[in-house]
Amino acid sequence: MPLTSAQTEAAFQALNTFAIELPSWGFANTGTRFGKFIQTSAATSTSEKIADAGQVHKFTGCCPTVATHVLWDFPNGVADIAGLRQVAADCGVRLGAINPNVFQDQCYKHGSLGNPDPEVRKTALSHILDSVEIQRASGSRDLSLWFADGTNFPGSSSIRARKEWFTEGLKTVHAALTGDQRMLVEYKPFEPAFYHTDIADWGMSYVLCKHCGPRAKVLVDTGHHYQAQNIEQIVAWLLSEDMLGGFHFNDRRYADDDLTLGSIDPYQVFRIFHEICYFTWERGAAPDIAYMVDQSHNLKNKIEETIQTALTAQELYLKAALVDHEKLAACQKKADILDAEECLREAFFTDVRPVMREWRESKGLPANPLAAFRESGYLAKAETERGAKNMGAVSSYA
Ligand code: RM4
Ligand code: MN
Ligand code: MN
Repeated sequence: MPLTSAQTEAAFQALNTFAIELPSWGFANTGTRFGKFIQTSAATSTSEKIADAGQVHKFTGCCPTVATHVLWDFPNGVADIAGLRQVAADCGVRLGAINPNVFQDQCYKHGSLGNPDPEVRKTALSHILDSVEIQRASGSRDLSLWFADGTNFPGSSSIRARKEWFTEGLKTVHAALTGDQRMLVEYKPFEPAFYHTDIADWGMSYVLCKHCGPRAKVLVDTGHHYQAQNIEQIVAWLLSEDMLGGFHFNDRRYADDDLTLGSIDPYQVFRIFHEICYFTWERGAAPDIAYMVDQSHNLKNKIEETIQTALTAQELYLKAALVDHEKLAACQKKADILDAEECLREAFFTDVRPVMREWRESKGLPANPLAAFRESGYLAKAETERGAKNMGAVSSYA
């Protein structure tokens, strides 16, 4: 059934407001623990990563910002920012969330802010505070914090002491924020640590954020949960507490698989968006949430995959926006559970692709972004320009 004119209007409104941030690390050659399969067209520098992200935005119109990783993207720190801001502007995008890296250097073997050695905690803190400077210089609002900290064996470290060190460190970071800056605290149940992780779930992240203050919010990475966890319930609770800062979107079958969003379970993504749209309808205003992608692929072509991800996010958000909220609220009031569920199913199974095409055409975007990108010749040119450098890359695990 075609959409009614009221639904079309609601769809256009949803599409006008929805934007999702792309990760710079999604465009460079990355791999698994076991090896890398090199793509000859992959980005070989920060500028190229930004240019590739710009392509995704150019064809989809919904990815105006690019998240960056401090060590991987700004080897010279703040000195790199002006040039890269310009590159971003030339590519039609802006710099987004800044991700400090306190997990890669040798000193972090036993943790960063949770390390028993005060010198290492100091090193980690000073890197994060430098990242706040980078955040300021890049004009980005969000500092996105993920910690690999944890232990592999019972008894290795004091879990309570580490919690205190984290609280202390994160409070200092919070105190350095100014203007509209925020810090988002990500959680993850396991990996790389396999016995305990210092910030293992949303409750731990929530407690730390509460200790820090109003600029600290929880970041939900959809891949960072145990198998049967009800993620949309976490989202609903964080919304109701005004503690939901943002998302890292990806899909998974087993653990933190970082598969294409919606490739395994699109209904899961829909249910998350539904909680947000329902909340928005009730409050009359959208919550301030940073939607970000956290994926990096080495089998699918990176730019094509990211176009697929962006369109899937848009599509599932749009379906959630089309839920008949009035009807749903009435059904819930009467405990009319079958019809309440049907409100969700009705929206989820609506084919929104025609209205997405209409919206794109109204914005001067191609009706089929993936086909248009393929026809543009960008990949062939990238292969020629970057091929030699990429083929020289090391791909072994050990
Ligand atoms: C983690 C997490 C973080 C990302 C690192 C590299 O699993 O998802 O967001 O920055 O990987
Ligand atoms: Mn993540
Ligand atoms: Mn992850």
